[in-house]
Amino acid sequence: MSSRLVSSLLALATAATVVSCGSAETPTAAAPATTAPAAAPATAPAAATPAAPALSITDPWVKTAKEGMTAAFGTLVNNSAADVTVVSGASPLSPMIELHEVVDKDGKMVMQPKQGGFVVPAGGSHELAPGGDHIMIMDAKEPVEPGAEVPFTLTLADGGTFAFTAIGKDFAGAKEDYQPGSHNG
Ligand SMILES: [Cu+2]
Repeated sequence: MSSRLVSSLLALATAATVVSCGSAETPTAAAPATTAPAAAPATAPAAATPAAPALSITDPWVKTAKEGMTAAFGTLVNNSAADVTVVSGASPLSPMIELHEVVDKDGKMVMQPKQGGFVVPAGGSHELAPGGDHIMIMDAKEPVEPGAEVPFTLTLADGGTFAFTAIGKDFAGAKEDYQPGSHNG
């Protein structure tokens, strides 16, 4: 290979570099203020957020207790166009969480597991309240103090879950029997 050809190629490459450097410098120096609007298009893909969850809960709370039995309440709201059925519940507060209802047995209000779970109608709500349906905590492992934040996770019939945090609240007026075993002695 002749050294003359090599030097010719180098000369071409050098010329091209000079041209590209010169053309690149012009826009850089021209408009330093044009970089700010670049952030705007980044927000457009946010439309791809996941659909709103079907369930929500209004004013969730859990009855304060030293330990053992207590219950959680609130109004389950169904934001979807299909019924949602809650089939079970869980909480770090206790390994035994049940879905309960209160029924009249021989004039005495007693609670028992609700067959089929809690059905929250499409576009409607299902109230969990003292004296009615409730999330039963059978064996709380630690005290529930006023203002405590107790996490719960509900499992739905379709396999989905719904998590919320209930706030510890004193309540003395519950009519259901929270101590079913205490009447046998
Ligand atoms: Cu109960």
